[in-house]
Amino acid sequence: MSDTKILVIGANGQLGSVLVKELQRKYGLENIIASDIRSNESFNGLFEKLDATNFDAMQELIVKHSITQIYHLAAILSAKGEQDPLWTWDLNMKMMLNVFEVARLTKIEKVFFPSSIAVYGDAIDRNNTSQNSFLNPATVYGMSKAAGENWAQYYFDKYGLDVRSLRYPGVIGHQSMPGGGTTDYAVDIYHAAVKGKNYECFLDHDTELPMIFMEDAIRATIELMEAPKENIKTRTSYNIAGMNFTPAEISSSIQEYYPNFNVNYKPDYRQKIADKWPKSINDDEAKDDWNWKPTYDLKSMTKVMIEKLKLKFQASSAEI
Ligand code: AKB
Repeated sequence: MSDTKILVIGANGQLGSVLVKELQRKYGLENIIASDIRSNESFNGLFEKLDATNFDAMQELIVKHSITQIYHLAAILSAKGEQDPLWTWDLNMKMMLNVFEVARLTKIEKVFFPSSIAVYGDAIDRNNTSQNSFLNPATVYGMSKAAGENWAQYYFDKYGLDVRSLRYPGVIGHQSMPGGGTTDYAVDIYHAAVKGKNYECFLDHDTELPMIFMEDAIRATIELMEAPKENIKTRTSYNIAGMNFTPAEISSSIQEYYPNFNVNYKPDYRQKIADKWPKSINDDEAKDDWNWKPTYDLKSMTKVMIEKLKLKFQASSAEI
């Protein structure tokens, strides 16, 4: 029997919902405690409702289930965060500090804290942005992630807490929907195409951004968490790259399957956010330290996205 008991915070989210299933598959249904602020009636496995801003509730849950590892995935993302900056800062910082402090007090073995390409701002070279480029985030979300990276380093240096982190690019998957991010268009666009609709894109046609397919993002997360401790040399957060593309390039790849698919470009406030982010990311440190290697490019991702979404929509229309 495994001694590993994992708490996932933010288990209903885009990444959390997929990660939980993979962790259940790897470690056993009974060893994964999924939690979220919203309850989940249809959840298969152990689920606890948790408000991660509540320190005592988090601590009680960890003690109750003898948790050994935490994956903390709850946060307000870049675009939504700009609509209420102070609330976003309070929420993101409170949840993250609760996780680190409860983990320290309850002697948690390992903590996963997600960071983002949003930690970068206009001080960088936007092509192949290196791990140690200057961080001057322009969104509250990015500021909270940059601060979180420093706290991760601090908890490691001061208390030996084994915090591990990735700077995610935009994550694209067929299993779940993102919410409140600047890269969300790259999921929405596939849904529109498969439903036979055209798409109105909130970023301009030539806005290149780093992205990653869900399968690669989940694999990277678990590989990082399972890597030997001595291999983890970056204690702020690792850059990881998957692929880079513009809205025009993703729509061309969709047009291979749907030649009449059309995109209308109507940039909104999210354009300004994207314009300060890297166009591509250098992930040499992740490759060197724990053998990170992405497997999907735009072409292979589009094939899977379209196949899977078609099946999903066929199944849901058959149910009606
Ligand atoms: C967002 O767009 O805010 C996120 C991210 C890149 O962290 N997907």
